Parts: sequence; structure tokens; C-alpha cells
Amino acid sequence: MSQSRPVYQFNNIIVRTPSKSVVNGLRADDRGNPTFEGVKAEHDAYIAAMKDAGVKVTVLPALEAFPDSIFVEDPAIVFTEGAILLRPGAETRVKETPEIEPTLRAMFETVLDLPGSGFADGGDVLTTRESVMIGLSARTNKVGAEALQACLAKLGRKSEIVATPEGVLHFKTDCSLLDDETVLSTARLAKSGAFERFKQVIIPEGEEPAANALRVNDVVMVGSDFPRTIEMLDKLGYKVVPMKTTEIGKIDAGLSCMSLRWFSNTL
Ligand code: CIR
Repeated sequence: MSQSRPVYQFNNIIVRTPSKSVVNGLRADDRGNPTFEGVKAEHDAYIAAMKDAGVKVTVLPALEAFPDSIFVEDPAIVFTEGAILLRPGAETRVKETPEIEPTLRAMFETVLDLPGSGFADGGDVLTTRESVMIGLSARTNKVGAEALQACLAKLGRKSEIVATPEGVLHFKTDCSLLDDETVLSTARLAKSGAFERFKQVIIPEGEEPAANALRVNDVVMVGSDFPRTIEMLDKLGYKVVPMKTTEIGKIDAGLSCMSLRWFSNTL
């Protein structure tokens, strides 16, 4: 479904307070544990930046049993038209879905369950104006992606299944939308050809984790550890808000992971 408002226009987000157990979050390479205080400070700054961007923030309580539950983007996806409950591809994260379900049922009239037994993580889902792109990854398999397409069709959304580069956690680890026509991507993902219909802004070599930036209303939030990306976007005219992501970066997370974002007509 094509819609009149820009895809980056949001007035509502859900976040979850980090648990003390976040220090044990999943990671592909061990670069040391993040500190709880550091993650909490990054999360608090994220909430503040979201409020500055004009968004209403719903903060859910910490879940000690789920170290990665701060990353609410993965167990569900949300749209103005409704929410979809997903089945995360990491075993330790599967039960995050029933934890977020009651909140989504209270906030959305339409809540769909991913049918079947496949896996899909919200981190693999990039919502663009024409379609919802679903990246296959170690967390999202073909069965899960196809089940998600069926749910998206029920919400009136077109979708397409695309590839995630080998060894990259999620599709959106390597890309984000800067506006309706422009994508910020790593060179390795751009090479796949997935973004041929977009203007592409390529991340400077060595700053790949900066690709998980986040456009919210007038601003683009970018990890503050990536000065060349910040300078590049600034020169292109984007209003950049640098955000510290050093601690969450140790557990393979970036800026999109920490919220579920949507535009509500009934706010
Ligand atoms: C995980 O491996 O699941 C977490 N440590 C990081 C999840 C990041 N989520 C995201 O990019 N959507």
C-alpha cells in the first residue's frame, strides 16, 4: 500500500528498559561485555532524542530473563494498520514475543500472529514506501519470510524477499532509509542490487555499523562513533543527531533495534 505520509514520520514508539542481564546479550564476536550503566545511559539518551523528535514514548519494564529484550524491534513489527507478532530466530529470544504481545494487543486493533513454524526477526524488515523488504538471514528463514509476506498482505502491504550479506546479523544492520527515495547502505549490501530503485548513500569503508541509522521525523540519528558518516550526511543536508551506541554495539545492536515505531491516526 502506498501512503501519503513519509515512511519516517512517527508519533509513537515502544521501548523496553534494559535489564541488568543485558551484559550477557548475544553477540557474534566477543569484544567484551557492555556495562549495564553504559547501556542504560545510551537507552536514556535514545528516549530523550525520540521525545525531542516529537514522538510519544511508551516504556516497558525490564525483563531480567531476556538479556536482549531491550531490542524490541525483533519480536514484532508495527504499522499504522496493525502489528505482527514474529518468531525470533535466536532460541533465547523466542519468548520475547509473548512478553510484548499484551502491550501490542492493548495498543493496536489488528494484531496478527506469524503463521507456521518459520522464523523472522524485525531487524530483517525495512519498510519502504512501495514495499516492505524482508532480508533472509541467520535469523529469518524463507518459511518465516513467506509467512510474514502473508501477514503483510492482510495489512494491505506489498513485500519482497531479499538477501542479507553473509555474516551480517540482520538486513537492517547494513541499511536504513534516509527518506522515501534514499537509502543509507554498506557497500557490501548495495552490491546485492536490492536498492536499485533508490538513491543510495554508501557508508565510508570502516564505518559499516553506522548503516543502522534511524530517520525519525526531521532528524537522522547516527552512532556518534562514526564521524565520517556523520560528516557525509551533514553535507548532504540531513539534520544529524549523533547518538552514543558504543555499549549496545558490543552486542551487535544499533539504533533501529531499540524501538517499535509507527504513526498512529488516533494519538
Ligand atoms: C541479538 O543478537 O539478537 C542482539 N544481541 C542484537 C539485536 C539487534 N537487533 C536488531 O538489529 N534489530
